[in-house]
Amino acid sequence: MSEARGGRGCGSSVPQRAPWSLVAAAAALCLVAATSVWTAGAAPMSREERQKLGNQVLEMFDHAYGNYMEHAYPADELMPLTCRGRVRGQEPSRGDVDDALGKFSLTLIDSLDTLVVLNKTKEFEDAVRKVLRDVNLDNDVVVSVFETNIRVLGGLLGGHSLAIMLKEKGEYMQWYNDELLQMAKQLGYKLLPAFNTTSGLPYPRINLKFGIRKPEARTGTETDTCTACAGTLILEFAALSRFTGATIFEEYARKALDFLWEKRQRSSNLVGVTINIHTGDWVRKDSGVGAGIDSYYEYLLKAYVLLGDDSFLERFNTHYDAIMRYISQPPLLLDVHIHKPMLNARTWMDALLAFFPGLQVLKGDIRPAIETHEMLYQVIKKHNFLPEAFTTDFRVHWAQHPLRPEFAESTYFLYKATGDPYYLEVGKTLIENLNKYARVPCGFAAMKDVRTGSHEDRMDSFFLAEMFKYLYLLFADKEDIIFDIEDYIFTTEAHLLPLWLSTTNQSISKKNTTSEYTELDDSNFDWTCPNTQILFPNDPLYAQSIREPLKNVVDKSCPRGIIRVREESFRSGAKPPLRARDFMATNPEHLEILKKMGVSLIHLKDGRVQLVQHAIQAASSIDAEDGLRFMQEMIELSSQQQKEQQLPPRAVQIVSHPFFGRVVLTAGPAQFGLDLSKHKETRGFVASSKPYNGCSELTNPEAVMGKIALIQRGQCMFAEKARNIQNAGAIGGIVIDDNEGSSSDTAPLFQMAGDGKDTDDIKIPMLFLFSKEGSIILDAIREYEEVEVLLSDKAKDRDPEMENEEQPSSENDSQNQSAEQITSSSQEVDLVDQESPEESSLNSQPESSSPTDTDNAASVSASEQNSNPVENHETTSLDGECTDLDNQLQEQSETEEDSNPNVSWGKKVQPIDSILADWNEDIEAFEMMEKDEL
Ligand code: DMJ
Repeated sequence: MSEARGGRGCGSSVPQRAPWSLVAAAAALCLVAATSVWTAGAAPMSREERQKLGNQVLEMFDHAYGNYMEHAYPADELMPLTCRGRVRGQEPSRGDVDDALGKFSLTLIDSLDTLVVLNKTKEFEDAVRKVLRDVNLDNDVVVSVFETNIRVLGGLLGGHSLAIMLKEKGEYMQWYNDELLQMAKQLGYKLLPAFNTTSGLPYPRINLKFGIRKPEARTGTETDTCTACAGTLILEFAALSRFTGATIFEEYARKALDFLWEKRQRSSNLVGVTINIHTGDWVRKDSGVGAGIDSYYEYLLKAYVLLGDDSFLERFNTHYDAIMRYISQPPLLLDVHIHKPMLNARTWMDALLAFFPGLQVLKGDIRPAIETHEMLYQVIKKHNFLPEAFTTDFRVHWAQHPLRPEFAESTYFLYKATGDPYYLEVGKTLIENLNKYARVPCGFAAMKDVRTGSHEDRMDSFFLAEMFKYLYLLFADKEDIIFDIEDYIFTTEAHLLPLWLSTTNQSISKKNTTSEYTELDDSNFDWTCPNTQILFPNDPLYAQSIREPLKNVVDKSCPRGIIRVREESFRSGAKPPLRARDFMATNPEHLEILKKMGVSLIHLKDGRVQLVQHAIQAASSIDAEDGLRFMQEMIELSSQQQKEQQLPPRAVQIVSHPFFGRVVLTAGPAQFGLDLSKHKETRGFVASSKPYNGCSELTNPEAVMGKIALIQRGQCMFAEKARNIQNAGAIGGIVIDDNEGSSSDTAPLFQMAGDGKDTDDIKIPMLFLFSKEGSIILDAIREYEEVEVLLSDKAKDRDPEMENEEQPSSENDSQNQSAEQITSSSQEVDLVDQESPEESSLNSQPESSSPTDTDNAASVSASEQNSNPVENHETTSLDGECTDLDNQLQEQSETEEDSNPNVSWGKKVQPIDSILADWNEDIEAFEMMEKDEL
């Protein structure tokens, strides 16, 4: 069977090997066979230019790696803006993303095999010595099992694989005696306790020193993990088993995969994003190919390639069929619900799915790979980088970009499969953009916002592990690399594992396979090996013709969501169902359709309308399903809009005694005055202006001179207030909402608009605080008289000097935490009504009333005044231009007159006394702790 499979599609180019090896090599060779076929389409790139670009990649790598080694090593990662190492615990916590950091020189380990691919053998030898000398894998740190596996275990194994290759060549690494492998084994054993669950799915985190169970471990209480987290272990664990002969690793990884397979949703054959590691219940039932699931699919196919185990390919093919049936909506890949896979679960895509065209190439399904890749490239051309998430009409949903390599990975694989020089041009653009927008003097910095080009002080280790490998290999000829890359498979972190592992220590390979798959369905293999001789026999413009219609998909056509319309509707010639984005509450035809779908419109007293669906009242089951989808889309639209209305907030940080920077209030920016995102922060004592509304010349200029003036919202334009306090000598202003009880926790922030005239004369920074945040400052003034604040775009570190004068050091985490809790609890409000007709017109419902549950009535609320929140979008796209999010935000920004009388708020404001009382308790507790430690 294996031999027959190996021979199909690309068997002719497969060298003679043992059957298992043949399987592995066959799949890997799917990529090789395709090169150098392309003769038309994009102009070929000369060898000189490819070499030039390859050298540019080497120089960029030197810049990234050199700065890491010089300024950050032995820390886990480089902080390229402040040019220092990121040491966990010494920087403010970033949440889950920090779980990759285990104080084990992550970037160095993740870079090991990149050094060899880039022909830096000498540097590789030095790096291996450093790892062996400096890296400790026994730190008391809680790390992510997934990240530690793909980056550290994978990095050590990739390093080992290439170290033994070099040793065998006889020049470098002659001293090497499997030391990296021994470290990998040590780490493997450290990860094993995570698998101590009844399901066999691993806990998401583990303490490297104390494991899971010990009280010191500070982990082991989690109940959920992501599918990719549990399903992305097999390559590294099997390689570890096969390299060492210790079978336990491969067994554990197989067991986890077996469990996930058993838990797939049986009618759709899809898996959800998150699963309960104890019960095996799906916690998140949405399903896509991006974040949370991505590498689970990748590892099924690659496990087949590396291990030659049929069951992995069967599973992959079953999932792939489901993906192409439900999730793939070319060129889009849209999440759906596992139980109702015809229902889209989102109207946006995340950047991680950019790896998928590469995987499709390995699978041999080139056409959709070309389509999705081209769509992604158009998004990149618009924003220079792929935003972390973008909508179906290619607007930014999450604006960050942490220099992810997935798109470069797919570009490389597509070039290998098609030989089309177009993909070299794509690679060139990636290089140019990295140098132009992400390169900083001390490395490459992640983008905080692709729209503004602002940076984040972060250079993730995967940038060195993956990006440089794929970019270098894209332009390299076979002779530019000192070994044959085709003898290896790339892990999800682009670490290289040798294909010969398929024939080594394979005793466990069949132990846990499911018995369902003794016979293979041969039709699955029709797709397995792309053969360019068949793909492009008479049409050398094949790939170009697939790309061409997608060229303008982002810039010109502005499609509002290329969302699947049910095939049946097309087939029967029926009208496509009403989309939420098209709905207008004033259109009688739409109301009729709503009725048919079992959706009723309820007019609320406050002017809003509420949509409620009772599936049972629908005219037919198809109408009921349309209704469910309509409601789901409404909810999606609503949350998308709410998100879009939110702006990057500014910060008002109280820095004087006894706050010392621990209280950070979320503030809205102004469209005029000093832009705090571009300039240094402004620091000063606060003073209330008289009159408090700031609408006329101040009567107390001496009080606000050189200070930050507090002014109340209302009665005149924001700009007028700013001018009045500036004339009185204020160095900044804080406008406090007059709408009692309002808070940034519950109301979307907005920019304070100008007055329609030229506001260049306003030089001071102005920020807006909702009433709850403002009252914290006002209470502090009452209590302490002198209150100093810092106005900035981002909270600064607390002021340890001042703090030390008055109280013990508070580096302690628990105290930091309690300070944070206090800040947030002080902003808690009882929200009576979340909406005003002028603001976002739709509300998403809580999960419990999700319209995906047919038994329950589903409801969303809408404002009648603006019942079609995306009408504007349609109008602008009619003009042939996309509405930029920034423009939309500008349009949405409020003016002073837009006060909001319809919002009624609760009044549960925590008084300043109680905040301080809480703090005092914390400080006392901390003092006790310090004494104990001493
Ligand atoms: C990498 O660490 C791996 O590729 C992982 O599978 C998900 N993506 C990151 C980089 O974006």
